[in-house]
Amino acid sequence: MPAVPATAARAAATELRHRIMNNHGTIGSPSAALTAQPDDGAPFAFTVAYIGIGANLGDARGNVADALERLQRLPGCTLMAASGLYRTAPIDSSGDDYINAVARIATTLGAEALLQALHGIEQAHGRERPYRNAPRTLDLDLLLYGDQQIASATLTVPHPRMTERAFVLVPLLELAPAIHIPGKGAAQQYAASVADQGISPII
Ligand code: A4P
Ligand code: MG
Repeated sequence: MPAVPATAARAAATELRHRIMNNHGTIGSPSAALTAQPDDGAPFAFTVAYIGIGANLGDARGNVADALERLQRLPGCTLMAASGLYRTAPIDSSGDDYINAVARIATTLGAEALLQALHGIEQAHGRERPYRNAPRTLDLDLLLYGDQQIASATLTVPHPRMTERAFVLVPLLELAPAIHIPGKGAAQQYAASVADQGISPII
């Protein structure tokens, strides 16, 4: 984890903690990528995670915008930043162009609980899974969860195909140009290999 000046980390943690408490009342404390001791002395831990958002059915643009709002309201999560929206050609998929974006959140949820919460947002948009890579009203992928590498029956982090897809890399690098992918190195080094994939920012 990059070094963060102690006072800046304390201020950020205190503000985030207050925001989460104000929004949601309680704080959990699972594994953390960043910990700090807020001014009132109570221990507090959160993890910075990146979420890939995609849609190409229905009001895809509206669905992506709504997903960002739902991430902001999700108990135990604070939306820290969102990339712009991008129009992207389907990769290993079919149907209309996709709308894609990436969000950075701070969360007190564990990775599996966060995945379940993301599935809940997908369900709110009537997500159906008729076959793999089918067109979808909304897809939320957990791209990165702190610096953790996870390989369980239900969750693989970093997302295994994220370095092969412009629809992930371009918005991710917009948010975090120097970001490292655990086990794979700098995200930036993969950008050239996806440069032939159709993607354009939505102004
Ligand atoms: N799962 C495991 N790890 C993760 C993770 N890190 N994040 C499991 C999210 N889910 C994860 O996902 C299938 C299962 O993967 C879940 O039950 C979960 O336990 P899903 O959302 O049901 O199906 P999916 O989205 O079709 O699968 P996947 O593997 O996420 O697909 P991809 O590889 O992400 O591809 N083209 C454009 N232009 N834009 C897109 O957004 N998306 C895809 C989906 C293909 N082509 C695209 C786009
Ligand atoms: Mg998915």
